[in-house]
Formats: sequence, structure tokens, C-alpha cells
Amino acid sequence: MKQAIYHQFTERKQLGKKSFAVLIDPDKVDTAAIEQLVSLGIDAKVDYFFVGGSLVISSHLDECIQQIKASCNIPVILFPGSPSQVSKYADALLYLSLISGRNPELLIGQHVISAPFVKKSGLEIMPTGYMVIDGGAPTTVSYISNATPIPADKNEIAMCTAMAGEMLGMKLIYMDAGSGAKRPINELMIEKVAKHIEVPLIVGGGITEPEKAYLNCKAGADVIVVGNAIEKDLSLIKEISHAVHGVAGIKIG
Ligand code: 1GP
Repeated sequence: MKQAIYHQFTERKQLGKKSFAVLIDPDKVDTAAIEQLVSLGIDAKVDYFFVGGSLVISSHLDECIQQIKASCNIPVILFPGSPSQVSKYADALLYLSLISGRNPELLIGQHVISAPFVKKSGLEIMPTGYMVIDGGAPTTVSYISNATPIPADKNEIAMCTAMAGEMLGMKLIYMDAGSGAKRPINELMIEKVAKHIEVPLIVGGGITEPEKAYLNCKAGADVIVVGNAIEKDLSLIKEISHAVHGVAGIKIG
């Protein structure tokens, strides 16, 4: 089993280094936009490109990833909204199980159906406990998943969900307020979750300002994901990357 990218995640966590991932939705970018995002990403020292979306209607997922890979060494990690969003050209796949919901299809059902196909892809698979947190508005992910998000102020529920995910063997926990969330996840919840798990913690959804990314990292997020805000203002790539990398985390061990 490939583990290079995951190894990088855990190593960075142990060193107290925070990471910044730019989310690219293949439905929203053309060749020129990808070129621009990659060039800004290289300049800003972006750590990862996450590629995916709740929908992905277009069929150019492979082309999108091939173009990114041809122009930089930044790892490309699939963040799939459905089992069809698998591309062998990526470096790794967030193998998401929606542990905050009670929809069996998204906990295990779709995984069973797509398992042979996913395995054959040869991708590095990263089992990820995916937790959707209420972001103040119904987002695509909450509608598509047909699952109730964890209420934004129920920190204990989030904590116990993440702990259970980790004990079930998830290698990453991803807390997501949903793409374009009105309210990003609050720091108290992030802190509560981060204190009770050892695996790297990814946080995203509705982050529009460098300060928020910085505070999320201070609270315990290891990887910050931003998509929507960057689509609207490309200069944020540099600013958020700077904020995330400026956080001196706590070294473990
Ligand atoms: C959504 O966490 C990601 O799944 C990123 O959200 O597009 O709001 O930055 P935004």
C-alpha cells in the first residue's frame, strides 16, 4: 500500500507544521484558470491541491489533474463527491466515510460498490472520517448527502464523532462546514476535536480570510482547505498560505 503522502501529513504534524490545500472544482475551471492557479500555488508554496466537488458534472477530471501534474510537483489529492470522481492521475485519494451522518450509503455502501475500481486505480488511499458541521446554510454537501450536519455548537458531539472515527481506523479527520458555508467552523470545536485525536485534522468550508485560517490552525487544524474564496479572489492564495505557514504549532515527541 502506498503511504508517501500520508507519511508527509503525519511528519508535518509531528513537526508542528501546518499545511494549506487549495481546492479545485473541475466544474469551475478551464485550462487558463488551472494554469493561473498552479502558478500562484507554486509562488505561494501551497502544500496540496485537493480536486473534487459535490457535483463534478464535467468530464474533464483526468485532464484537469494531468494539467496540474504536468506543471508542478505539488501533490494532487482527490476529494471526491461521488465514487465516479476517481482519477489514476492523482497522487492520493481521500477515502471519505461520512461519519457525522447516518446515511449508510455514504458510510460504507458506495465504498463497497466502488472498491474494486478504487483499488485498481493504484492511488494512495487515505481513509478519512468526514464530518460535516452546520455552516449556517444548506450547502451542496448537506443536500447531496441527505444527512444532518453536526450543529455548530455541539462540540462534544464533534469530539466523540472524531474519536470514534479514529478508533475505527480512520487515518485523517476532515471537518467541513461545506463549500461556501456562511459560518466556518468555530475554533472551540476545532480545539476540542484536535485535543482528543492523534491523526491529522483537516478543516475547511467557508474560510474567506487569512486570519480565520490562522486561528483555525492555532486551535489545532493541521491542514486548511480553501476553495470558494480563492475562486473569487486569487490574491488570497498567497495571503492564506502565509497565514497558515506562519503558525508555529506544537512539536510532538
Ligand atoms: C468544501 O472544505 C471545502 O468542502 C472548502 O470550502 O469552498 O467554502 O472554501 P470552501
